Parts: sequence; C-alpha cells; structure tokens
Amino acid sequence: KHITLLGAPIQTGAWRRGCLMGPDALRTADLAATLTVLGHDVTDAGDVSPEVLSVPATENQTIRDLDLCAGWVRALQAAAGKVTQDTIPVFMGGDHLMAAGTVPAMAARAETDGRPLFVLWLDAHSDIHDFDSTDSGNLHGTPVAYFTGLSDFSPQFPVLPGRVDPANICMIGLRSVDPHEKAALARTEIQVADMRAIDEHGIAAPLRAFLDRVEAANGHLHVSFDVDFLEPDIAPAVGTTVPGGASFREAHLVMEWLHDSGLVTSLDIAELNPFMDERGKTARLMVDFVASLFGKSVLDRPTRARG
Ligand code: DIR
Ligand code: MN
Ligand code: MN
Ligand code: MN
Repeated sequence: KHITLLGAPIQTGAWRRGCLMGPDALRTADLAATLTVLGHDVTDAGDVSPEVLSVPATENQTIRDLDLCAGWVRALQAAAGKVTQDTIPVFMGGDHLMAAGTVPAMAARAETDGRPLFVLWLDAHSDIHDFDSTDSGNLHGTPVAYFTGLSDFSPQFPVLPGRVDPANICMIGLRSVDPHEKAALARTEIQVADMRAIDEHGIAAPLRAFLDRVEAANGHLHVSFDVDFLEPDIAPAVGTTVPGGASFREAHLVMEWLHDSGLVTSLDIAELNPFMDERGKTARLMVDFVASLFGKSVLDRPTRARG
C-alpha cells in the first residue's frame, strides 16, 4: 500500500500547549520506517501550515484562538483534499480539531467514487460541541458537530467540501460527555459504545457490527484515534486524560481487526502531547498501534481485504 504521512501540528484547539510536537514525536518514534518494514511504500509529506485568516467573532466570547483555528481547518482541508485515492493518508496531529480539516476532505474524496465515508471515532470524548454550546471554549471539542453538519459553523469555518452522515459514525471509548453532548448524541444516529458497553459486552462486539455495516455499504473508513481513548497509565501524553480508558489489549485488538477488515482508507492520530510524555512512551505506543493497523501481527490470518 502507499501511505502518506502528513503532519498537522495544530494545538490551538486544545487548552494545553504541546500538541504541535505530535508529528515530530511520531517521526522520532520511527513511524515511517516501521511502516516501510511492513512492506508499505511510505512518503512523509512534511507538515501543513495554517492559513493566516481573520474571521468574524462568534457570539460566544470564551472561544480560544478562533482565527488560528479557522486557518488550520482551511489549510488541512486543502492539504487533505489533495490526497488521491491510491494513497492512505496518516494525519499526524495535533489536537483533535484537526479532524475538522481531515474528515470533510476524506468525505469529499469518497464522494468522487460514489462511496460513503464512515468514521470510527476512538475517544474518551464525543467532540460534538459547537460555537454556542462549548463551555471550555476549546475547539477540539467541536469537530463532529461540524463535519456532520449538525451545527452551523459559518462563516468562521469553511463550507464543508464533504459531509459525514451521522448514521455512518461509530464512537468507541466514551467516558467524558457533558449534558449538552449527551443530549446531542441522543438526537443523532451516531452509534456509541461507551466504556460501560465495552465492559458489558467487550470491545469486539460493537466493532464487528460497525465493520460489517461499512463493508455492506461498500464504504471508505476513516479512523480518528484520539490518544485519550487509551487508559492514561499506558498513554500519559495527552492534555485531557480520563481514567478508565481502553487497555493495551483492547486497543490492540481494534487495530488488528481494522487491518484485517481491509476497509481503512485514512487515519488521524490526535491529541498526542509529547510535552506530557514519559521518554517517548506514548509516541512509541501509538507507532506500535499504527503498525498493527497496517499489518503487524504474530500470526497470519485470513483477511477480508477487497480489491
Ligand atoms: C472537551 C474537549 N470535551 C471540551 N474534548 C477533548 O473542551 O469540550 N477531546 N479533549 O478529546
Ligand atoms: Mn477528541
Ligand atoms: Mn478526547
Ligand atoms: Mn466538553
């Protein structure tokens, strides 16, 4: 497979600084070489830079760094929009507002061959706030409301180049959802497997059901992996740690199944904050998970790969 690494060192969507080092930490942890050893053809296309923009203020005055965030969304949509169908982009974040750039571009790319985009959202959070509802003012809590069109982000954010149907989204790992987000989720068709569901039924059940749906619809699958999906003990390098996350084994199984599905056509690695890391531990862990998603395994098993 041809894989393109693209750095998205955005950090203004988050309260804590440091995510701008995310792409370089993944490079330092040998992401490119690790994927090359697995037999892939890997290109590192460098980092995207934000556009310099000045957008109208929002009514909500608590929003942080709106101009720069909007400039990042535009720049990431433009850069991701250039990725062709024969390439699997790995977007190296950067805080999770990166997905407001990458996901609409991947939705537009999927539309060019008439197939729907599905999104697997691995996160402690649902990131479904909008300009009005956010109480933190941190825009990394908003990409899902934007790329689904569930809330209006105009004129500050661009008109969506491609939109994701909420019914095509599955969120796994949720455990920090505020009342507004809870109500927003209840109004949509987004499928949610919160940590309670994972404890009750295991992580394989919701994942299998979702992958079957993607396959039946002949969809493209974008995976948006927020580091705080994971248990903080194994992945401390993230600004908003929430206890009770996915274990190494749960996340590892998700990655191997994603590989075997043959369905993944793009990936975000979000919220890695190397300033919070313990000697590169989280960056190395993420590289290991990405490797599993791209075929690293102990035994060869039949894949469900398609042409
Ligand atoms: C948090 C942001 N829910 C907020 N979410 C995070 O600021 O509204 N997402 N950290 O990963
Ligand atoms: Mn997130
Ligand atoms: Mn999160
Ligand atoms: Mn919140």
